[in-house]
Amino acid sequence: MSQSRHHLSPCRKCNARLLYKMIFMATRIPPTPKTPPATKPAGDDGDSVVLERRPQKTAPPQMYQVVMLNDDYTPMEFVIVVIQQFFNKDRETATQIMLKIHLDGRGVCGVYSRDMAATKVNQVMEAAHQAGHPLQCVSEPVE
Ligand code: TYC
Repeated sequence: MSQSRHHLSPCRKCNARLLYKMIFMATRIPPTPKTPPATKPAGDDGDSVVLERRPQKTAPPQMYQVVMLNDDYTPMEFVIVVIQQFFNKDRETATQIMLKIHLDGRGVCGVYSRDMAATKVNQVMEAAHQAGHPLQCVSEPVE
């Protein structure tokens, strides 16, 4: 009788180890997840997507237009050649720009960075001075 009871019940030693293991598993602190679980903002039903527009960090550089001015003495042909040479325009476009300046008093020959615009102005003024013409040219920021 005592023999069979001994066989059915687990031994005291095994029972104690099992109990310790159960207590350990029940009380141990779970490992912290690497990424915190996503939390929804209050009022978010999960169906909507909010795209935030980040403010642009760098403004585009200010551009400058090179404006040529009319006068009564510089020959039309000289103006056309200057526009072709320094503003890389074909003859027809250069002629149209020259005529616009002649009629309106001024006209835009090109738009550039500040340094390039200043260079163009110097090139035109130098060429006009060398040829003995009073042609004037300025650069101004584009609105
Ligand atoms: N008005 C000049 C003439 O009749 C021609 C001219 C055109 C001069 C454009 C300057 O920027 C200019 N000869």
